[in-house]
Amino acid sequence: TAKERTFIAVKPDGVQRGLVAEIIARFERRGYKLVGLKLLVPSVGLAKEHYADLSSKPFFKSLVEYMTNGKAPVVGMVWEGPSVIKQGRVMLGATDPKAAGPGTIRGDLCLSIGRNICHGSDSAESAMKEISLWFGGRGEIVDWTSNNEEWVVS
Ligand code: DAT
Ligand code: MG
Repeated sequence: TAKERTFIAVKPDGVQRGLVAEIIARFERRGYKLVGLKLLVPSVGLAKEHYADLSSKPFFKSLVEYMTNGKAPVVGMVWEGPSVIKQGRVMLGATDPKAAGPGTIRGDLCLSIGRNICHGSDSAESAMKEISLWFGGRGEIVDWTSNNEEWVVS
């Protein structure tokens, strides 16, 4: 639906490499609406909960370390619009950038699965879980009307 929301993040390598604006711009230009935005170094607890379904993987420890070591923050975002969960994943490209198509964020901007610069929720369930995990405080998500909407969605 038009009100569908997803959690998208720029990981520390994306922030360190100065790709925040590039990633935001792709979602903005597509016509999606930014309803949540924050910069933070996630706690180990937050990162472990975020990646809980991967806790048995051999790379879990290094993944959590990389997300939380504070060498750069994470930019967490909530984007809203038609099919944004599915399309957000399409725009990110394959998990392994070496398999990501041209035109995708990963396919255009990175090379390694351990430094794939961005995150996007993979289902409605994950989106709901991740949005409430990363955004909780009062007013952190803003429900606003874009004056572009009638020119983007009909
Ligand atoms: P995605 O980020 O595309 O949703 P995922 O949820 O399967 O992918 O994995 C989360 C992150 O963990 C991924 O962005 C990078 C890292 N990762 C996944 N598989 C990996 C692997 N085989 N080796 C190293 N890191 C991996
Ligand atoms: Mg995932």
